[in-house]
Amino acid sequence: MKIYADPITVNCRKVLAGMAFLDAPFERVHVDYFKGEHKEAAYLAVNPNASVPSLADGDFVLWESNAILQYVADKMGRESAYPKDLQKRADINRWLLWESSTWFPNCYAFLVENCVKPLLGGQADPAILAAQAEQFHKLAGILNARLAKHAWVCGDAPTIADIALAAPLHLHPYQQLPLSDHPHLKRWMTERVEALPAWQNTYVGPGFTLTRPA
Ligand SMILES: N[C@@H](CCC(=O)N[C@@H](CS)C(=O)NCC(=O)O)C(=O)O
Repeated sequence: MKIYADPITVNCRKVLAGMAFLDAPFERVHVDYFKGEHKEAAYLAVNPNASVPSLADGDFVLWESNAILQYVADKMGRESAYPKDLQKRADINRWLLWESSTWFPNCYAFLVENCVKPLLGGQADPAILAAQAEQFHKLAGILNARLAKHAWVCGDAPTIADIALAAPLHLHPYQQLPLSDHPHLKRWMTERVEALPAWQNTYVGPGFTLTRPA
């Protein structure tokens, strides 16, 4: 399999950590996000959305990071990471859809305001951050309540739902996400997800931001 990705981006980190989590062998094709290589003709032939990541498995091409996680989990026969049981799978699918439609866009706003804008010489907009904080607390509260009951999002063992839901937080100290109001969510991220070798081995490094907050 080939994964077209720039590990600095949320959805690429998700898929690269997911490939490691699923023990899936692959070759990474670097698509430099900040150079805009995802908008060039060669890459548009792979993914007409001009977004990363994408997967190629022979002639089969797949985009949408969560679809890639589902495909690779099934291909690798990793049932504990993506159980076949009807309701367990529906539960995971629900969190994958929630992540893509709701959680990612909200966390991404913090990434743009507190990381990308300063990196490009601009400033965060406090009005955008205030508006997004209200939505963040609503969504984080939903995840926090779930994690009050289970060690991992879908039970006692990590699944692809954990990898997907953690990705939008992957630079949380730089994003300045207000995690402290959500102790179960914070503990899950810092003590469980960040302890996974698959997560640690795909760390993007501090180069993305100017300084790491204390
Ligand atoms: N729903 C897509 C979203 C992919 C996406 O938006 N990727 C971002 C990087 S995290 C991107 O390439 N954006 C294009 C751009 O900013 O020009 C997925 O999950 O794969």
